[in-house]
Amino acid sequence: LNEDITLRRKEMLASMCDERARMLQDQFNVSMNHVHALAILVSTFYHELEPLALDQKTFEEYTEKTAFERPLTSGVAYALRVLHLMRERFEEQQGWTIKKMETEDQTLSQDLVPENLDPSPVQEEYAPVIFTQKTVSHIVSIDMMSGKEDRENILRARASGKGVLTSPFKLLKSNHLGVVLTFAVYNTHLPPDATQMQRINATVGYLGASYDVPSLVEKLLHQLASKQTIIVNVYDSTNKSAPINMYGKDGMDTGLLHISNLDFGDPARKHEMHCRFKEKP
Ligand code: WA2
Repeated sequence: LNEDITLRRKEMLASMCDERARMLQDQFNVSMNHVHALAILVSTFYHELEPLALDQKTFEEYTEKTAFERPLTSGVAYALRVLHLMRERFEEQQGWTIKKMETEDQTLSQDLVPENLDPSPVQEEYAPVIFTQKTVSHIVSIDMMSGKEDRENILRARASGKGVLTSPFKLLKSNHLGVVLTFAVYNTHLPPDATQMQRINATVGYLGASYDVPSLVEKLLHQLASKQTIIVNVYDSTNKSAPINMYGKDGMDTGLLHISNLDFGDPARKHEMHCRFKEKP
């Protein structure tokens, strides 16, 4: 009889965990597809039309009205690829200078508003944000290539043509770990078998979405009436020996554990959901 109960508990935990993992994965996938569609929209209306048919006001309105299509995201933004020889003209047109992304101790000492940031030092190329959803307006004019995680994402996105994810890191103006999803925007219709070099050369910008993981997973789990029953943790387990806790208190150790796989669509990153019962039987 005892064995029976243990087995039942095991199955119950597994099905609850798999259900939550699938919900999170599906919502992530839905928003990823919509961010991809946004990258195509920018390519169509900003880069293919003359005169330019997209500006900050239109981008802001459209992204606010379609925010429901991107569950789990805290905001979307578009950064333009600017080569150094174009910098002066670009800054003149925009009426602002390209800014360097803050380090953490700078963030503590002053308000994060673009006016308080230092201009970006000379680089071969930059990725200044020109359009944002209102929720992330604080990143306008910041060179996304000056942040380690954002830079790696940009380079991987444009060489691959796929949506790519960062490891978890502390997003600007947020107290939690989050991730950024990036799609490159190209100026020509690339064949599906385009080489990395062709892709890099055709790149004109980067459409990105930020995910504040803890608050968004919390919101998702809240919709299910199970918070009393199980404890959920989400990990970036790309590095098997050093998983990064993205949601939930770490170091919980109360018996039965079930691990459900999470697929967020970037084969270079691995994620897992860990579930436990809150109380021992
Ligand atoms: N978006 C919002 N908050 C952030 C952030 C970011 N990146 N990086 C650090 N905090 C415009 O990949 C291009 C968005 C980057 C896209």
